[in-house]
Amino acid sequence: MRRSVSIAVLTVTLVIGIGTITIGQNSLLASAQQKPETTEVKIDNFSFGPETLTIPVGTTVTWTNRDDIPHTVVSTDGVFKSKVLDTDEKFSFTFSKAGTFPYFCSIHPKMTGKVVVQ
Ligand SMILES: [Cu+2]
Repeated sequence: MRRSVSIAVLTVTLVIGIGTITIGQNSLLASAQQKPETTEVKIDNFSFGPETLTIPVGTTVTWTNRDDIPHTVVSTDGVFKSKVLDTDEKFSFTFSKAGTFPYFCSIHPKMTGKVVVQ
């Protein structure tokens, strides 16, 4: 009798334990989904795509040069500035303030884009 009680206690403890682990994993998953997102802007054929990008505050934007000539990503207001990006090179910037951030390519100033942070 004593033995079956302790087995019952053990079983309950195990079930609670597994339940807690499962809940723990779920909340881990939820926090991973709430993490600031990374958004990509492609540079190709002398243009930024998308040309206007709207993101929430805290998002990291990564520009990737998919063109076969070098480009740069330079904020019009001096907020960020990449080095010269060769083919497949990347530049990232995290937008921690709301606002509109126009930018251009300093090698080809007609190439423009903007990031709208909300
Ligand atoms: Cu360029």
